[in-house]
This record gives sequence, C-alpha cells and structure tokens, in this order.
Amino acid sequence: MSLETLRPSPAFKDVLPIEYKDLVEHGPYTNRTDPSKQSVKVTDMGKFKEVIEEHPMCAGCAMTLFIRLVYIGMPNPEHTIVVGTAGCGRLAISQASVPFVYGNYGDTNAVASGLKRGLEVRFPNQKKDVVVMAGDGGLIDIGFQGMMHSWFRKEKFTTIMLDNEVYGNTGGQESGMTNQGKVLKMAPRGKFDKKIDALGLAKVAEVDYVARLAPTNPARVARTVRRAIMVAREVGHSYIQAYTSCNIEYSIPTPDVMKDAFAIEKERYGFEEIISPRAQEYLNEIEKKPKKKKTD
Ligand SMILES: Cc1ncc(C[n+]2csc(CCOP(=O)(O)OP(=O)(O)O)c2C)c(N)n1
Ligand code: SF4
Repeated sequence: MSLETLRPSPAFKDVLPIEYKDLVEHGPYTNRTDPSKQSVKVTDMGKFKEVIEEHPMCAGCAMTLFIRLVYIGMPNPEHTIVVGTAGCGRLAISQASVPFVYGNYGDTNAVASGLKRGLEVRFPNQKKDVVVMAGDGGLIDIGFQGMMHSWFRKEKFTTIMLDNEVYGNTGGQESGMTNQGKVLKMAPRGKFDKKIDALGLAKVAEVDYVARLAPTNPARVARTVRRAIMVAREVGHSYIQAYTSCNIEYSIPTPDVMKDAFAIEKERYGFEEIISPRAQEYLNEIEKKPKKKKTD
C-alpha cells in the first residue's frame, strides 16, 4: 500500500461531491504554501465554505460558536483528526468535514496518544494534526488520568476543553470545573469543592502551550487554535481551556449568551497564554513577518 495520502485523480474531478470541491476551491482545504497560515479568515465568515455548517445542539449554545471557530482556526483541517467523546460538543463535532473518532467517555487522550503515534508511522511524509475536543466532565473528571499522563508524556497533540462548568448532556450534574457553591439541577445543595485549577495542572505538567479564553473575540480564538496546533505539531503538547457556557443548565436566556461570555471573561476567565521557551521560539520563527523591501 502506498504511503501517500489519498489524492483524487484529476480525471474524476467533475464527479467529486460538490461539498468536497467547495471545501477545496472555496474553503479551508485550499492548498497553501505556508502551513502556519490559515487559508480562511474569521473576518470572512459567511463568505467561504466551512467544515461545519449544521448542528443539532441547543439554539444559541456558546459551545457551538466556539467549535465553529476551532475548525476555522485549524491550520490544515484536511490533515486533522478530532478525537471526542460523549457530551454535548460531539453533536456538532460529528457533523464536521474532518474525521472524528468517538472515544469512550474518559479515553480521549489515551486514544489520541496512540492515534498520533500511529499516524507518524503510517504517514512519515505528511504531518497529521490530532485534536482532542471534549467537555470538562470528559476531561477533568472521568478522563483525568489519561489527560494528565498525555500531558506529562508531552504527546504531540492538542487538548481542547469545552468548559461549560457542568455535565450538560446528562442534565446538570456538577463537574470538577463547576464553581464552588454553584447550585445545579443535580447538585441541589451546591457544589462543595472548588473549581479544579486545570491551568495550574497544565503548568505543573509543563505543557508547552496553554491558553484560557472565552469566545468573545473570534479572531483570537482562531489564532489561539492555530498556535496550539502548530506547537503540538512540532514541539509538544498544547492545551486550550474555553469557557463555553451552557445556557440550558445555567438558565442564560439565548439573547444574553454573549453578554454572559463577556461578563465571565471580565470576572474570572480572562485570556491567558502560558508558553514554554521552546514553544515561544518556534512560534516566533513561524510568525515572523517577512521584511518589507526597501523602496528607493
Ligand atoms: C463511561 C461513561 N460514563 C458516563 C457516561 C454518561 N455521560 C454521557 S455525557 C456525560 C456528561 C458530559 O459532560 P461533559 O463531559 O462536561 O460535557 P457536556 O455535555 O457538558 O458538554 C456523561 C456522564 C458515558 N457516556 N460513559
Ligand atoms: S445542554 Fe447546554 S451545553 Fe448542551 S447543547 Fe444545550 S446549551 Fe449547549
């Protein structure tokens, strides 16, 4: 079997599905010379073919906006595999034109570790990006062990936590990321313990690129995703923690979802990046602006 990635024969171009052709000709599958640059921009949303266009999640759910931005931020979606699990996010993630591996709840980072290593053997000449995208419950609670070990081993993939601070998909149980005292449908006396400091854990594990953000600034989300994936591709592990409110379990009226995101960002979820020296060196290199030619 060839080690080359599948490439459709030009003779079959006309009969390829229109969706695929649009992704190549008017979307993010476009070939680009510099893999660190995106071929589509957040500011052009609505004008290009996106890898995710439909989802069955609740109307106005901030998680869906964030997931959409993640796919726009991917440097090479055509060479990316997303690993997810049970939870609200997979309802949208499974609709994207990017392969999706549905791991058992709690197994995502173990599955991604094996997948990434396997891809390196199978495609030695083609970088393949692996991204775990799962809920706070799936990662900090049931997937905690696998997640932490993948961080300590510096596995070359990205973990994205969709932190809605609750088990949304199963009707409102507290997670390790729920704030202390928060009353939820299935935590009627309020959560006893503190929100787990996942960023602090990532620091202890010396994860090469760590970022926390809310989906208030779409361009920043896309840039952060691109940086995280590029660091994972060449340097080590990367972790993004995103506030993706659950308007159902937190009773946020749909029109106020973004107002809530701005308020929480201001109060306790400000944008933060923690970058190791070797990751910073790599990012400086790929983000270096070409010098302007002097004109006489
Ligand atoms: C091993 C296992 N335990 C429990 C479940 C049931 N389950 C499905 S989704 C879910 C909670 C999801 O919460 P979270 O990961 O925070 O994602 P959210 O739905 O909030 O986005 C649970 C407990 C399961 N599918 N598998
Ligand atoms: S239950 Fe919450 S997190 Fe899940 S889709 Fe609905 S609003 Fe989003």
